[in-house]
Amino acid sequence: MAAHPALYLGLDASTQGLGAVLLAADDERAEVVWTHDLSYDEALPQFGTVRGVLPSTDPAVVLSPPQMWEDALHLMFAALVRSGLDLSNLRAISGSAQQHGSVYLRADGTFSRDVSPVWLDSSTQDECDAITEAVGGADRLARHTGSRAYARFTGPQIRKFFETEPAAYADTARIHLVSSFLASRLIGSHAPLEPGDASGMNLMDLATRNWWPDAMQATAVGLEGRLPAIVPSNTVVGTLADSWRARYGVPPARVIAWTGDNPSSLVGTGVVTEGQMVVSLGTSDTVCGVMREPPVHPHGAGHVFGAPTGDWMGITVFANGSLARERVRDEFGLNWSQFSNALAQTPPGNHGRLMFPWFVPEITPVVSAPRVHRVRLADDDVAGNVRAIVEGQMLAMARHSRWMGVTPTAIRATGGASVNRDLLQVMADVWGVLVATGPSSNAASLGAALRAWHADRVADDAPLAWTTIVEAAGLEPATIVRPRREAHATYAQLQQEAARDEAALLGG
Ligand code: XUL
Repeated sequence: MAAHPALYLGLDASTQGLGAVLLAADDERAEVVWTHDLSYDEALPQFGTVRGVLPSTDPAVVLSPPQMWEDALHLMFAALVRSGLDLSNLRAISGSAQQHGSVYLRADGTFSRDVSPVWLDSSTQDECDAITEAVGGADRLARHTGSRAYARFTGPQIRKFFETEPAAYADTARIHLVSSFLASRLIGSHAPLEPGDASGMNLMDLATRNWWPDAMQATAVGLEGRLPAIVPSNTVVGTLADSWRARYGVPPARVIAWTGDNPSSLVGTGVVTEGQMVVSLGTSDTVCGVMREPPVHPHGAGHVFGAPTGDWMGITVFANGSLARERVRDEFGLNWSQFSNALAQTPPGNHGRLMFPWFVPEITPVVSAPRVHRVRLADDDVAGNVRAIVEGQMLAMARHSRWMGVTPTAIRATGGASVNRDLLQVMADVWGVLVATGPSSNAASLGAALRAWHADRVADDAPLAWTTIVEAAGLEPATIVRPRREAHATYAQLQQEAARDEAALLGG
């Protein structure tokens, strides 16, 4: 590595906290030189959040205070300076954030709404129905925007705000996503969006990568002037503002468009070419596959988003990810190692016992009121319940991502729970393919740092191919788990039963 390598900062504002990765890079190699994570509940208790969201009496309404995200960014810069690293060669900063959440600002940058609805909010089904009808049906909406109307998507959330708080909507000059809001704070003016995060709004037309007039009209009056522009993902959106430079003594780094955490994680796990797949086991579980062309008729269960490479990604999202695994762990008073032991003690297929673990309202399939179904499974069977939740989740992920038409030769697993080998074994056996873990659980912030590096080189007219970037970062798998033939056959059988049971539970 050169004596003074270029430094790239990648940030990720997730549901529960803010993470950062500092990458040192020269032409041949890149290495992570610093990471830091903070939890909103612990670092900023004055906002009163629990797991990053405000307590609510209605489980469908899930809000967070946007000021908390901005304050967390300051805490992160302070921690970076405290690290004592020489930051004089900090070249570029990028970031990612939980998708879909919206931030409402007046012309002077102050908040016209002091809360932001986030992706866990499921309170806008009426708005989804109204938007779907206004644009001429679910298929037309999905063909244009990449998704049917989803309660957590920004368009339905904006419509609800427009209808229920008209004065505050009138007072709003700009509606940002969490990603473009934080980028805006860094550059000291309104930052644009890029297609990866903008496609999570039910407002962007995939064909033009611009706002779709019919969707804007169906959502709220006067929306056009309130939305940021959409620019390519590798755009330099500005320079770190004077106030940040003066306060933290950092150089005028380029700020690259921020994106959503899922597009960012793709790059952060080294997935940059068509036909690859990532399963992320985080607060939510997600399955993402890279595709050159978006499928023409996206199936109801998934979404098409822009990928940071300029390609497309299919994504299916499960709200009952870690949230649900933690519920089962806590219900039986286990720690993670006991949870793992319980998994190891039970056979693949769990003697036909199944669980549909909808502890919170589920996104895939849509289940609006929380309910947990156990099939042939006793409530007090500890090991049986542990295996049933993991198998239930893995079978659902495989079943509901078939629409992408991506047949991977290997799956990249990331997210906090990907350190659990027993869980990865279930993943490998259900899909029947090899599972390889990423080198880091900070896939989204690492992806942001890699995007900063990539865009900085493009801006310097010395571009590096994405494949070179991920190779230089040494994104070698940390663990490889192989599928077992017999277990895969068991799951193929169980999958049919699970699909039938799910259809029956949802009324056909
Ligand atoms: C994606 C989604 C979640 C959030 C989590 O559609 O809703 O994965 O991005 O941060």
